Amino acid sequence: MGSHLSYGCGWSVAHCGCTSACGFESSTKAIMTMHSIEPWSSKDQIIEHLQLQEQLARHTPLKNILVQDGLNHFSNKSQNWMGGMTEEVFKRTAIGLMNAKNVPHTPDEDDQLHTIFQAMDYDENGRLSIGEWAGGMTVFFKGNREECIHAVFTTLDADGNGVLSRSELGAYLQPFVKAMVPTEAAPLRPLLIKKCTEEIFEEMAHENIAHLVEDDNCITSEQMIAWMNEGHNIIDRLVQVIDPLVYKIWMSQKTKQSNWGSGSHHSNDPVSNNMSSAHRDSVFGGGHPAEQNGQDGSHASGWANH
Ligand SMILES: [Ca+2]
Ligand SMILES: [Ca+2]
Repeated sequence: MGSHLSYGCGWSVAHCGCTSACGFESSTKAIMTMHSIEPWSSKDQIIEHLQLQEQLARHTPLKNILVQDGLNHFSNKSQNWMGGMTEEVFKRTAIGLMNAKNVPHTPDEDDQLHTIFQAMDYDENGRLSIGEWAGGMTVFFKGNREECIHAVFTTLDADGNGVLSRSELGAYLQPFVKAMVPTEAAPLRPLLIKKCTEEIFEEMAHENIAHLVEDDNCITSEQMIAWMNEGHNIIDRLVQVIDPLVYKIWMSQKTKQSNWGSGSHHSNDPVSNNMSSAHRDSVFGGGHPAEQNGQDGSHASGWANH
């Protein structure tokens, strides 16, 4: 877990307008050089959380509660959670929900809820942001993919205007991106969160839904569902945005260094020297080991088929 200071630089770059002025790539390149950041596999960073969520989802009594009811219950209590939901509040809210729905639970529920909390706390800061719990909880409740999307959409729609703005979508994507970027690369998190939000927002906003007036500044739940129905899921799309971008920028630095002939000890083939075969596959689409095992984690984005 990186300290606030450790990503201060990237954060200021992402929010001062520099990304549009001097370009995302040059800002990213500058930060990668400054902190000697090398490429990594985004999916490897998050896969344990996703697999743990899958395991827990099979046994929790929460699976007897409809996803919309579950998220509504949490949303209604969320006004007082400044800075995120603590574990104690999460447990109390979940137990209150099960009691309200007459869902039987056992005395050891406390331990299981502790593990569920940890599985959703991607940045391990001991609190659940709205993005963490809205996306995470859909995995544990009952509902098909469309029901999950509608429920999470309603939860993320903080101003209640029926559509998602960039910042509302960004709140959802932020915990995933943070989890996918290792501590060593933490200064890149703000830039990558911004980039991923822009990319995915644009894709969803340009889904053509016949009866809707097109508005590039918001997305509707129908557009989000249409995007998912094209075979996208959030986790894989984030990996597809982050890994090639970081690799491309890192590679261009290496090429520049090698052209300078500055006495660098790096080989001319940095790919084979610095990337595992699994990482190369994940960057270039050769199939991730977890995918080969049928554990692609897509369920844990909350929006796969139940
Ligand atoms: Ca957290
Ligand atoms: Ca909204």
